[in-house]
Amino acid sequence: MTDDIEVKPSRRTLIATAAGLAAFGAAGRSVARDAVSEPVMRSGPGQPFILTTWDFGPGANALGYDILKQGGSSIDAVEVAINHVELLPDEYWVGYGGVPNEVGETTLDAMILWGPTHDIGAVGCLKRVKKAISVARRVMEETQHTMIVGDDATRFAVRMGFEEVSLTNLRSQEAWETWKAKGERSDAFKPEPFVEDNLRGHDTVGTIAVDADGNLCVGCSTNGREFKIPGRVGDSPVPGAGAYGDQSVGSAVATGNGDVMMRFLPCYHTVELMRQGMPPDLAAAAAIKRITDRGYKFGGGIAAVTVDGHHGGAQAGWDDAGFSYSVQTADGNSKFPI
Ligand code: SD4
Repeated sequence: MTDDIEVKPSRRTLIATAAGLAAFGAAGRSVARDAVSEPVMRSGPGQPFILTTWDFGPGANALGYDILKQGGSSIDAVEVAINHVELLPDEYWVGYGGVPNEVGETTLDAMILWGPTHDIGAVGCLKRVKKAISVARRVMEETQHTMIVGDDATRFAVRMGFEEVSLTNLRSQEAWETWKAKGERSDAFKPEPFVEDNLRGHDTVGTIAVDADGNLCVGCSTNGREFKIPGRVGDSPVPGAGAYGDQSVGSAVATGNGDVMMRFLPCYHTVELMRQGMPPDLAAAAAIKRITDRGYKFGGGIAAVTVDGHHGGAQAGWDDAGFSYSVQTADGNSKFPI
């Protein structure tokens, strides 16, 4: 462990990350739990909750929570919450109408994990279908496969009854034309980000819900990375990278430079640390620190929650990015800047 860490855990951590991690390592879970003030929500049987990343979190949570409070399933809550963000006309970093690739096309990555069976469905580089998380759900529910990619994912979606439409709108078209006119190569051809982060923008939606029956579901959806090389698949649909969950532990979702983050499976790492009793904010910080310790300069964040309602997050390189997650319970919606 080095002292010059850049990882910023949730502001609800009252001690520095290095000290917190040291306390955990030295004295075990009870010291770590006492040493930090992590948010805990009212949870337990019959008390569902939903967590969503970024500024669209409250709107997404409200729709998902409507389902949960009527006794609905967390999988429906996650799908509805993420569909809401995927279909927002002004959201550039999720769904249609944003983040064109090198040739001006928007493509989508998404994943969903259902806690009770540990079944996962994912799509990578999905083209011409708007509701990527819903296609991922169909991969999970209708097939034995875990991930389907590219034009074949589109063909699968059409077989499942989804409409094929262009994902380009005026904004993504203009963004691509402006970039193209500059004659630049894609940032993806630059050297690995050991000096500075190459990823432009952020905002991937990640949603975690536990329903009244205690069933965990997690999902995420993104259009990835601006001016990416066609065919690029990011971290979001990769289990353990963009999201992960374990019905008996909790879940984590990631956002940020997926090309770097997926190399470390940070959501798997976070959940496994929570399994050992580490609080979510320290677990997320440790998973991110694993990446910065290897010298990567990247912007990225993780939000995590245990099935019994402890939640927290961490980020690196995003002091001014406004990364937050929001949690909705029977007590209402609260936003947690990180
Ligand atoms: C990706 N992780 O495809 C996504 C982008 C993202 O916040 O999360 N932005 O690399």
